Amino acid sequence: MVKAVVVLGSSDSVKGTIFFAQETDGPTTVTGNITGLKPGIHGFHVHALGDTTNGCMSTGPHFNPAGKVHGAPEDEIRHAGDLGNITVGDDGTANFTIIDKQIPLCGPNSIIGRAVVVHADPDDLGKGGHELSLSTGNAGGRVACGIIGLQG
Ligand SMILES: *[C@@H]1O[C@H](CO)[C@@H](O)[C@H](O)[C@H]1NC(C)=O
Ligand SMILES: *[C@@H]1O[C@H](CO)[C@@H](O)[C@H](O)[C@H]1NC(C)=O
Ligand SMILES: *[C@H]1O[C@H](CO)[C@@H](O)[C@H](O)[C@H]1NC(C)=O
Ligand SMILES: [Cu+2]
Ligand SMILES: [Zn+2]
Repeated sequence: MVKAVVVLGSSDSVKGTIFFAQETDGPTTVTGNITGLKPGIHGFHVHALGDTTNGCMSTGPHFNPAGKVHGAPEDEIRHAGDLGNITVGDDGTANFTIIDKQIPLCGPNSIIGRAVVVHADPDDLGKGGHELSLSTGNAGGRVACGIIGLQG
């Protein structure tokens, strides 16, 4: 079992912890609790870089080792980092579990050292017809992020 954790740290108001766990060659289970977000639907991705020198802006594009276009988590054609979106309740909190096969914690496509980003707007999952749909899901600004680090 490999485990990793993200502490969302780039925002004064948004707080949260996101845990990752993977058994050998199995899917990765992502569980998270976040507070301080605007109620509604927010794009949620793994971005390529664990670089927060310029806040969430320096985390690069969606993690995309296979060179595909943006999509939904259940799509064949998607970025590995496309985890869809999370739903925030009226109290500004989100509690979620995501199980995904394209975000391993070891091997050449490991997401360790990369970043998780929560967006201001919903991810249209590549289907919105906007010029940004096939690159970012048109999910708007980056409201919170954190670096994916190994956990013991
Ligand atoms: C998330 O869990 C916390 C603690 O159990 C709870 O207070 C909160 O209402 C939950 N949020 C949602 C959207 O279910
Ligand atoms: C985190 O979310 C889980 C549900 O996924 C909930 O049971 C738990 O109470 C939440 N914890 C906090 C601190 O909000
Ligand atoms: C948000 O993403 C989730 C997870 O992929 C998906 O079930 C849901 O349909 C999406 N919602 C919208 C409004 O795109
Ligand atoms: Cu993103
Ligand atoms: Zn994407």
